Amino acid sequence: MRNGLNGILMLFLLTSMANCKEITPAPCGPTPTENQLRWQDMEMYAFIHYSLNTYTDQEWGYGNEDPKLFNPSHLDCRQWARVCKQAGMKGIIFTAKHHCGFCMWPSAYTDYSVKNSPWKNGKGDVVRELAEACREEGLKFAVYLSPWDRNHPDYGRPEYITYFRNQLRELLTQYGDIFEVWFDGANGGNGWYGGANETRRINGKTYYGWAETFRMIRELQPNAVIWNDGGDRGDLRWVGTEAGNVGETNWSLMPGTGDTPWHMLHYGVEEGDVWCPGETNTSIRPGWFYHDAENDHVKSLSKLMDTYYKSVGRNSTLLLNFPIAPNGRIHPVDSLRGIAFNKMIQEVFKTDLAHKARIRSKGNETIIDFKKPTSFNRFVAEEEIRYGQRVKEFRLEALVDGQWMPLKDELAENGDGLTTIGHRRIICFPTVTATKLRFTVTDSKCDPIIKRTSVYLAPDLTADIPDSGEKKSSGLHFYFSSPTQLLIDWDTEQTITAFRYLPPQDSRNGTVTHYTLWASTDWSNWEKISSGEFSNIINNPIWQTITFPPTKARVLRLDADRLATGNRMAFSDIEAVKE
Ligand code: FUL
Repeated sequence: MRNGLNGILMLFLLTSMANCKEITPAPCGPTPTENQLRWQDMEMYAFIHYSLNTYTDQEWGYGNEDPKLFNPSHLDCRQWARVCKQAGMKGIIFTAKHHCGFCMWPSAYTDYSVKNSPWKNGKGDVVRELAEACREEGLKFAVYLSPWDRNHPDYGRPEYITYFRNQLRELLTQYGDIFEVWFDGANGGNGWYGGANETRRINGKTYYGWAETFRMIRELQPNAVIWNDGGDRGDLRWVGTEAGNVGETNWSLMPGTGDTPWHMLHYGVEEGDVWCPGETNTSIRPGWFYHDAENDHVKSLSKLMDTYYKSVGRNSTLLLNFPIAPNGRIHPVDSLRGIAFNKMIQEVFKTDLAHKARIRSKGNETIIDFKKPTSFNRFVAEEEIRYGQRVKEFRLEALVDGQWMPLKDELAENGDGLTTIGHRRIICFPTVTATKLRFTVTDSKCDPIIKRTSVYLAPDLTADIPDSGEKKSSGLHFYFSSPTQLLIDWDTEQTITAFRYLPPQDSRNGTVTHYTLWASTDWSNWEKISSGEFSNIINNPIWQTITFPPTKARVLRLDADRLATGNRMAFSDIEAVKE
């Protein structure tokens, strides 16, 4: 989304320069810290849930699960980091300790950790391997440390707080820079608690002594943001649901103290007195941990796009969870889906139609003049939030056949949905063909400072692309990452000698006539294996075989360079021949 400065801001800068004044505007209410600004710019980052639960098919461990269960055959943190990077994630937050209390690093303060597992003979450290993998991939790293600990005998007593802080200190001092610290608010009460097997409820507001813990974080990791769901207000807030959406009205403001009922989490508070933006957390699967039974329920591309619009597109960030499978890797269905998701985002926001348009601003109104009928279905506005969140309401209109037509947010749950902007607001509406687009701020807390506006035509990619498929017979996981690109992922490295394609048998539509075939072992470096034509495929739609010298591949990519008719590739069957 690179594009010119919007008129409203431009006007503001020009006026300021003409007056030779400092161009720093007065803040409007609470403003973000540098940490919060840096965090908001990350937009998308990954959660990784991995613990003993992965081996017991549970979502919440009880605290008495045997550490010997932790023995992955192919644990590969580099694969996690590579997948997350390709999926557009800017960092990873890892469940260093989930509610069961099992530590994924060899903490000096408990035996309930990887050091008593058979994995690497107890010499392994998943937190370290992941922190290093993130650094190698240029991703930021962060930790989830569950305050609720169902294993620890002292949980519920003051001694546990010392234990908790000791563990936090280990995580904050031994693994390099941490961008976020995640304290889950869950406390289901019962647990093993060192064999007591009882219910222990605590007061989340007072028990953990958050003020002291926060002081420690500020001292040890001054650039980290704190997510806290219970007790003292951190730097970020939960959005009140794990379904993957925040309210279309979303203020990055909250009351500094007091209770936070659901609507405050979901919509923020216009008159809030602290800056506390929402982070939208959701999993790519129904559960947070891996379960075999969910392999057919990985979220579809259209669901993920919906999640993107309802999080990043609503002044929030998206924290998207990838569970780790028992073998120690992200499952290929999840990795393909994540990567396709990122490709789709790139595709949607590839060409800013406002870039070549004439943009004029007057007061609170901006007119984008395309000079000729232009089709579009996405509008994006961004406020300069450094000086506060200002816009309360706005209007969008398209000039169609000389008439101004109001546009509304088709994903809105309330009214026309044209409320609040913040860091980034994306409005989705059915494709309209118009010569001009008018954006008017109709109500704001102070003079609006709009940093950018942009306009896009999202291709209707999701309508009839199958979300994924798996040929159970040959174990092929395939995915359409665009209408003309097919990906096949084996997860582990294979040696391939041929690729076979059977075109659609009932119509020519989508038949590939010219192709390029690529192979990759790491998702980033692609080797061209072959390119050419499928001769006579239209008149005789039989199996087509591309043979080549043995080639190592984890992923194969078939680009349809030309189709017989239509604009989406299709097939009746595909096959890859292994050595
Ligand atoms: C919840 C936890 O109880 C889940 O297990 C998961 O970790 C999720 C991110 O937060 O509150």
